[in-house]
Amino acid sequence: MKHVIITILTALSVLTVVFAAEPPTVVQIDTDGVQRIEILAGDYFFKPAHIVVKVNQPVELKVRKETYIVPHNIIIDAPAAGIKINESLSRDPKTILFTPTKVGKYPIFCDKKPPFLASHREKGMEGVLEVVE
Ligand SMILES: [Cu+2]
Repeated sequence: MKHVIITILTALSVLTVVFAAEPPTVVQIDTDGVQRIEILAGDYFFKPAHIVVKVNQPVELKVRKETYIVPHNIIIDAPAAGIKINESLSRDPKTILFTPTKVGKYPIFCDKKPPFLASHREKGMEGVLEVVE
C-alpha cells in the first residue's frame, strides 16, 4: 500500500512539473505593425518556448545562442502558414522576418543530434509558435 501511495505521489509530482511550464508569451504588436520577439537558445532550451502571434501581421524574430560550444539551430517548418525557417545560431543575434498566414500551432525546434546520443529536440530544444486570429 505504501508503495502504491509513493508511486502515485511520484506520478503527481512529475505531472506537476510537466504542466507547470511557463505561460505562453503573447507578442505585442508595435506601432509600426510589427510583432517583435527575442528568443534565447541554450543547452537545451528555447526561451521563451511558447510564443503567440497574430495571423497576417509581420513578425521580427531575433534569436541568439547563449552558449559557445554546442551548435544549435532554429527550425519552424510550416510552409502552409508561410513559414519556412532553418537558421544556424550564433552568439550574435540573427533577425528573421516572416508573416504567418494561417492560424495554428507550429513546432519550433533544433534538429542537431550528436551521433549515438539524443537529439537536442528530445533534450528539450522544442517550442511552439502559436498563430491566432
Ligand atoms: Cu540545439
